[in-house]
Amino acid sequence: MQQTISSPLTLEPGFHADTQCPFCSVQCKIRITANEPLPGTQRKTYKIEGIPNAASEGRLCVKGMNAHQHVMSGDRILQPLVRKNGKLSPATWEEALTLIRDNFETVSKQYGPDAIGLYGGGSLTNESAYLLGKFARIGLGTKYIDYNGRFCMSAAASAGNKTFGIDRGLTCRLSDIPLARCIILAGTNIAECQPTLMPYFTKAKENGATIIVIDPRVTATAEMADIHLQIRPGTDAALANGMLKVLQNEGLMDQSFIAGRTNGFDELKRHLETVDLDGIAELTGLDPSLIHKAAVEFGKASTGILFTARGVEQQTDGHVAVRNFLNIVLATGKVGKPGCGYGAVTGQGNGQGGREHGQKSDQLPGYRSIEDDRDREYIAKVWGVEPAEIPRKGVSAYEMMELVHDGTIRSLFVMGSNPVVSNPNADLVEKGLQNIGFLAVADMFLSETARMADVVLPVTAYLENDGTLTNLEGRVLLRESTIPAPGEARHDWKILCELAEMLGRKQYFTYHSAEEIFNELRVASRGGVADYYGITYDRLRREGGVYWPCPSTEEQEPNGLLFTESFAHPDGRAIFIPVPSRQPQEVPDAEFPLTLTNGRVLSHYLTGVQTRRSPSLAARSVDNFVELHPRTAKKYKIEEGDKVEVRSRRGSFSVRSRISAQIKEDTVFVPMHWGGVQNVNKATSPELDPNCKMPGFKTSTVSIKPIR
Ligand SMILES: Nc1nc2c(c(=O)[nH]1)N[C@H]1C(S)=C(S)[C@@H](COP(=O)(O)OP(=O)(O)OC[C@H]3O[C@@H](n4cnc5c(=O)[nH]c(N)nc54)[C@H](O)[C@@H]3O)O[C@H]1N2
Ligand SMILES: Nc1nc2c(c(=O)[nH]1)N[C@H]1C(S)=C(S)[C@@H](COP(=O)(O)OP(=O)(O)OC[C@H]3O[C@@H](n4cnc5c(=O)[nH]c(N)nc54)[C@H](O)[C@@H]3O)O[C@H]1N2
Ligand code: SF4
Ligand SMILES: [Mo]
Repeated sequence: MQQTISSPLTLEPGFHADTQCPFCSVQCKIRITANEPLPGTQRKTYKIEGIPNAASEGRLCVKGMNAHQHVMSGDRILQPLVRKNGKLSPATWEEALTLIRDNFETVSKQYGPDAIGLYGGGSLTNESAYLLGKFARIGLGTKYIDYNGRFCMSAAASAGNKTFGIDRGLTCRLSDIPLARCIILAGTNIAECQPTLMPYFTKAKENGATIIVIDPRVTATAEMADIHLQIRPGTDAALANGMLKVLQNEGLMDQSFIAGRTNGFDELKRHLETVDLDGIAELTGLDPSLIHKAAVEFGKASTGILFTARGVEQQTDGHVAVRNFLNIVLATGKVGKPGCGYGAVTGQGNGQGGREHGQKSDQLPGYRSIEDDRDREYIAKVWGVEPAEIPRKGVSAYEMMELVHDGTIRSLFVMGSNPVVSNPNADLVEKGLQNIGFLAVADMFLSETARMADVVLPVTAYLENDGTLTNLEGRVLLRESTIPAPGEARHDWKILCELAEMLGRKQYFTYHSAEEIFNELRVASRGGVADYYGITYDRLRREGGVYWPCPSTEEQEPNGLLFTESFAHPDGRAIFIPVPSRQPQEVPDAEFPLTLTNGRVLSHYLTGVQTRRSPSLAARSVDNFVELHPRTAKKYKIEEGDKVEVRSRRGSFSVRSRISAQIKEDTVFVPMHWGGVQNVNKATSPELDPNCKMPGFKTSTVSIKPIR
């Protein structure tokens, strides 16, 4: 049901609509009903229910329960803003878009199109993400486009591509989890980050599965573990080597699977001869008998699934660390059958789709490569241009920020991200954005980044726009609008079409609806790795969700279990590689004696721009904190709730202490949801993984001291 809304946004009693949570990768379906105000008050109340879909089975977490609140926040930007005399002031769309057009034209003429950068996000729908990639390449002709998913999925995605020949977050279905007899959760805190998936794991446990958690903290996820490996941050690759060695020593490798379906085992075998289990125990800080037990449990189990997330991946060796866990999956033959597989637990709502259709610097739609001539030719034909008109690959998200800082990129357009908070080495990023010639931001709110912009464009929220999103299972879901755009807010894709028209590129951007864009995306992805050709809006309405690859509209829905017969490399075989055990990227010393790691809490989402605008969520977690062990607190004379300065070689931030025995003594943990003086990224390292350009967010060495 559609209904007119105005500012401040409210939904009138009787309003009733089905939608989908805008936050994490589970993409739970939600039903919203607006009730009559409470007797004697004006206060509107809403009834929020989960509605069944294949992933969430009708569950919602606290973020989904309150996801309507930020949409109705009085903080929504409902009119374009442009900087006049140093202040962001209301403007017309004509004024705002003309400023952007004039800047892009001037910069491009004077310095070439590569002086303009585009920066996208994994919250954008497939349609907007696809169009942002197309806009960069043939709207502007710049090679500089990348997105926040670089910080999220790049290590696991590149590892999946190299090992299996394909990157689809889960190689199996969520329904395989209860069938697994052993589950390894490495650097993933499902209980707080994908809470509605927890029942899959509790069901597995009821069925007798052994759960192994690898995390430096006793998280809510670790509480369900049978074996908790409280690892020293940054040493997961070494742990996987230790486990592989045990599997080999105990004769728990699946020799027929290795011989029949993989390449490269001989090199791995030779490498394992050099692995010393005592050395691994020392490096990882783990009891050797626990490593042994974990490996044996996984090796002996008839079925098993291994998951990784950002704890393993956001490291400067994230790519190879994941590949070493994939070595375990392959060596035990636990993939391609029910109850078996690997899962890179995708983060953002459209973290999966966002990485398939061209907002990544080296990528064209359908997971095609921008450096492959056949892929370029195919996409050029779909777009109606010459292959030579499509720029070559650019650089990764943080590297773009370095180019902003050194003046190579003179003009930046951000759509769906808050990079000044979420990039590592945040002080450098902030300096770069302060000095950049021109910054335009499309957002619903004045994020920390939007506040620095020359032009801010108000966009529609998830309740207001149509589009598809691909969840962590690789299932494409349709989210249809339930209310019209408030104020003057416009859809992301519409803004791109309007800008393209003003830049004289209208002929390539003539869409009237998200569905029209999707239909072009289907063709653009056809024959690619992430083939969406067989998926249509009608089909999504009818079937609720469809797994990719889906090459034909005729076929039954693909069943979602990958690699039953062969892997996606040309010879059908998966690839082992030997991975070195290494020290973390930064090793504590006298000046910086502790290891800082970071991550998430249940009630906030990413940089908190949306969840802080939700009173119910904000109230659960008002300020940032540093979690530290009681003995560490004592050593540094820190009491519960003290303000603490945390300093690294890059910079410092200050937050309150939270003392807890749930963390290792040599490690401190700080959530990532706050900007300004509470921003953990002022201290994180910008060193990048050479394979995938993931920053080493999760391990920096720091000093701490109370501020009194
Ligand atoms: N509530 C909430 N949910 C979210 C999000 C959110 O912001 N808030 N964000 C979404 C997004 S975009 C993402 S990417 C996902 C992230 O989901 P996760 O990756 O599960 O989340 P994190 O908290 O970043 O990290 C997971 C765990 O890694 C551990 N860890 C830290 N260092 C290491 C290490 O060196 N090795 C190992 N093995 N573990 C380590 C941390 O203690 C933490 O418990 O969550 C999604 N869901
Ligand atoms: N230290 C540390 N840093 C990290 C991480 C970590 O674990 N530790 N995790 C990294 C990870 S995994 C991620 S995914 C990044 C995320 O970091 P960011 O990219 O900064 O993510 P968000 O905070 O979600 O910012 C999204 C912005 O887009 C807006 N927005 C939401 N939906 C839409 C939309 O549909 N259209 C438009 N135009 N705007 C929209 C929101 O209001 C918000 O301002 O952070 C990374 N940074
Ligand atoms: S945040 Fe994730 S788990 Fe929670 S309701 Fe939204 S989609 Fe579901
Ligand atoms: Mo993420």
